[in-house]
Amino acid sequence: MKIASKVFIILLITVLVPGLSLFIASRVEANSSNIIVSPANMQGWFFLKETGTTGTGQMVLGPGTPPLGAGSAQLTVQNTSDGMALARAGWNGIRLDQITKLEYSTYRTSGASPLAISLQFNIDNDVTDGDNSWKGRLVFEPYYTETVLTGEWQTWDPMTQGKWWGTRSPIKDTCPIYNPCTWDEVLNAFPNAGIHNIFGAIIFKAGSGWDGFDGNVDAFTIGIDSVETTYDFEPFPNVLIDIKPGSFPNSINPRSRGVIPVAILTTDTFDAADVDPDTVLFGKTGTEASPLHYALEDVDSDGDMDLILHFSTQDTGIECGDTTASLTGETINGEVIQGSDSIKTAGCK
Ligand SMILES: [Ca+2]
Ligand SMILES: [Ca+2]
Ligand SMILES: [Ca+2]
Ligand SMILES: [Ca+2]
Repeated sequence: MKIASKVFIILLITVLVPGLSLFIASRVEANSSNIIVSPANMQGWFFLKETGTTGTGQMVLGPGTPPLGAGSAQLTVQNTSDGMALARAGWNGIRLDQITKLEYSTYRTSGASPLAISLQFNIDNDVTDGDNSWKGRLVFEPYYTETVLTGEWQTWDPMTQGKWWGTRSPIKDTCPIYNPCTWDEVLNAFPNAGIHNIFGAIIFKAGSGWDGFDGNVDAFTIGIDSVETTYDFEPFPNVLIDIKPGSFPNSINPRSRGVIPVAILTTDTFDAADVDPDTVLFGKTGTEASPLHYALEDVDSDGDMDLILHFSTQDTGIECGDTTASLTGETINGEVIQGSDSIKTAGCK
């Protein structure tokens, strides 16, 4: 029943979002760099209650200092009924021997000592045999070979450090949960194993069967034929902006006839030069003012070029008492970007 419902859900998503697989395939092959996954653009990832009703999943800031960016994906379960996933359909038919790198990082806030968010593939023991029936999952869990700690980020290398087990025959018969296999052992036993041709998906999972857990995942890298893609899980906002660069608090007089400078900062995971300035809007909600002018310059003097834009205060809709202002726009590839920063209104009495 559980397995059947998983198949159904993944299938349902594939059916409901036509073109998703195609989109995923082109992205995976076209990119060898970092992709920001945020509520503004989930890049195909989605949260899923696989079992139970009280699990939660969301993009959050922190905890601590995530390995990439400022945030991560949080998964929680309340009891042994809950199974909470962050999943992405795709990679259909990719053989395990094409996978050249796997890496991800987890953080445990609470939960029993061995537990960490697991990495799972919807697997087929042979993607070339014409049998596309459901073969369950191939599951990596860090605790078999590593010590999972509470309250810190840890990075896992499932291909060279890890142990894997299958949820269904025939992989389950060779690599059961009580005697899991190394990556090489899986490959030796099942040389044509791969991500399922129809139900292809990669899943990060907390539960099922965990009696309470609160943890996070970030910075997932998958290399396929040596082309590496890293997914950086981030909450809204997903770009770093600085209103009135170099000054704080960001004092704004809503009655001013002047301009407000706003910088979109280049970071390890985002290049401000990728922003299409003509799509950028800034103001009370991020939908108000178009820039009067813009330029690339290194506004924070860290050696990379940032995008500085100037907006007419009177176009921004900012009112006395507002405490934040937002910016929206698109990259030249059409990806939505959003950012917010604090403001302090002045001249209002
Ligand atoms: Ca992140
Ligand atoms: Ca097969
Ligand atoms: Ca500032
Ligand atoms: Ca800079």
